[in-house]
Amino acid sequence: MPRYRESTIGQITNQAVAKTRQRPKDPCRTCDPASEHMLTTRGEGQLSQFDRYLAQQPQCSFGLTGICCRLCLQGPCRILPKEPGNRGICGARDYAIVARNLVRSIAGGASSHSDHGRHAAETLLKVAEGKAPDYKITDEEKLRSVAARIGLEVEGVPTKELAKQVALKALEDYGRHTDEPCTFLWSTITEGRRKKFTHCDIAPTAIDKTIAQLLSQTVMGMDADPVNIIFGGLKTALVDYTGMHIGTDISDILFGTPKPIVSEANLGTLDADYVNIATHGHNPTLSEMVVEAARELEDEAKAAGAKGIRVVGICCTGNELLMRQGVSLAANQASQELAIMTGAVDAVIMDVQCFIPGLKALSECFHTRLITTNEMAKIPGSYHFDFKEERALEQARDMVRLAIEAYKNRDASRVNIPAEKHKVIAGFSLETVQEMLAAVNPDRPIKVITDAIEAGEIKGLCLFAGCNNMKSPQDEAHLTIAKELAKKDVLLLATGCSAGALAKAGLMTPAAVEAYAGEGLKSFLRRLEEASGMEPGLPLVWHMGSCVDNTRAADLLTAMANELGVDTPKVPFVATAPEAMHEKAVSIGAWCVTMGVPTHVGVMPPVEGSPLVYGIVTQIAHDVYGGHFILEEDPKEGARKLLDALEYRVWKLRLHRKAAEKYDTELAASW
Ligand code: NFS
Ligand code: SF4
Repeated sequence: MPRYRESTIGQITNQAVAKTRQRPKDPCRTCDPASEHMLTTRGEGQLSQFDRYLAQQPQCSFGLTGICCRLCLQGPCRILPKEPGNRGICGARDYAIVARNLVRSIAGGASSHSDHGRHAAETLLKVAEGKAPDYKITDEEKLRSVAARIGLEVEGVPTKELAKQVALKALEDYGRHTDEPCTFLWSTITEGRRKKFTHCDIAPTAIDKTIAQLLSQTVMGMDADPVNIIFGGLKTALVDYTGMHIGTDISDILFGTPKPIVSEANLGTLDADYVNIATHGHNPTLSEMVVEAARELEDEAKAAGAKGIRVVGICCTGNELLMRQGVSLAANQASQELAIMTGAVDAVIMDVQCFIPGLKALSECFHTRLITTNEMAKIPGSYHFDFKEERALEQARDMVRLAIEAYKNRDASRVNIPAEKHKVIAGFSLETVQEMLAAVNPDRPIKVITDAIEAGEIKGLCLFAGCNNMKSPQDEAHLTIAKELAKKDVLLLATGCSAGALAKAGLMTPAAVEAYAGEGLKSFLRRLEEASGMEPGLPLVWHMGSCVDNTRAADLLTAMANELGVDTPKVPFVATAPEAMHEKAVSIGAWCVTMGVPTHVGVMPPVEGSPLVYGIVTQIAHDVYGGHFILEEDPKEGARKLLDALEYRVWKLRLHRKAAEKYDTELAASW
């Protein structure tokens, strides 16, 4: 089988170590004008991750390249150039150490996402059993379509009963003791992927077991075979996918499937006249209640002297609320502390993940109250609520009241809100996308996209995902790659903090289509806009939601594969995490690769210490799964490589089609 070889892929260029040796001097490393404003006008002593990143330079080259092992108490062991130091004390080789470290971060990511999904499923169960009176089944149609997809009998089953069955079926995916693969994975992928995962023995049967087994596989004195370790990691990445899919499906059932919605993004959405509450984290279960409580308590805010209450979002909770409630997105990961520096945030209400402990020290410079709400995520010195779905709204009201109280202590003379904000059109769930496409082709909506690719109007799709990372200037790589690809007629999807970056910069507007899209992409979007009557126009980048919502994009990939009659590795679909940071980004990237997607990562993960592991993730993965990692820190180069991967796929698809027609055979399955 001929292998796709990009000449520079697979060659280690020691990018991570080179970067730390550059040692930047200026903390103001951002291309977001709002962040720049905060970093250049802030008061003395108001430190943030921008400053702490500089203090950590240069970072350790053993850690950066993945050849530091701390798995047992004999360590840390580092891989040194010469014998016998070129192995750990136990004899572990560089490849075993790098592979173990890498897959353990997949386990971290998968546990975060699957916990999120579990929480959603448990909430749905409580709603079905009448134990969480503040919640309801908002989207019955979604409930029925998910139920049908996972093989439940839908006809005539009452809503609450069906909700209970869906919740139990989801929870079964966490602790199954039989050999059936996880339902929420198996019911959402192509036949080709099912065969591939079975053949490679990476089809997970239970989420919790798979994560626990990966930890067991990688303790001292267990697996030393890098390929086996990585396959264990990929199996775990698939449970990450499973947990994410559960999270998205059930959040839609409980809170509604997103529809096109107009809002705004960036720190300029804070308003000095209002009580400002920033919701932060990931899980909409709490933040949806905060929005409701804030609407209820407007009068109390007015009595305190404010014009009302503004709820804004940070990170993925922000994306969840933006998609469903039109709440403004104030910040992505890197500017979370900068929101507090405005002096206008009265409370930050957090649920789980991605809120950094650095928020605390900064909040002490102001009147801002930090409120944590999850038993697993506390910050010393913050207010803490033991959040329970059974008393959700009552607790959310108490949190909002804390913010109103804090507002009374706000020092107006210290309020410094940057003007920067942009309009955002969000809400591109798969259902929204399908509905739009159906305006052009009601019978086969997805064919509108695949036809445009086959006709050469667009080059394919690129999913933007992942975080900010202090190793690169905030948002720069997201914006550079998006603009480069738009110019070359690539249709752009986005989630997570990448979506935040693109939204803050105004790329989720129709005006951005004019400014950045190539002619083909422009005509594709215009055609769709006219046919669907999309008001107020289609944006350049389609916001698909939070990080867990990456499964919405994966579902689109699956739908495209089914429409084309091929497996996913043949679909012109790529992904990029230009500023990946979190372990969750590693696990998402890993399942993207197993789903057959060329996946660019713009910040070097710690794999350069082992040429073998580097080769597996950038080359061999492609042979086995059809997807591979493109590890490239230069955003322009990254964009070029992504475009290459798309063009290669379109070329090959055409070639195979022609051959199949000419010889009247089946379409070749190879990639
Ligand atoms: Ni994803 Fe979303 Fe942001 Fe990264 Fe964190 S908020 S879950 S992990 S930093 S994109
Ligand atoms: Fe060192 Fe081996 Fe222990 Fe790792 S597991 S710290 S390489 S002795």
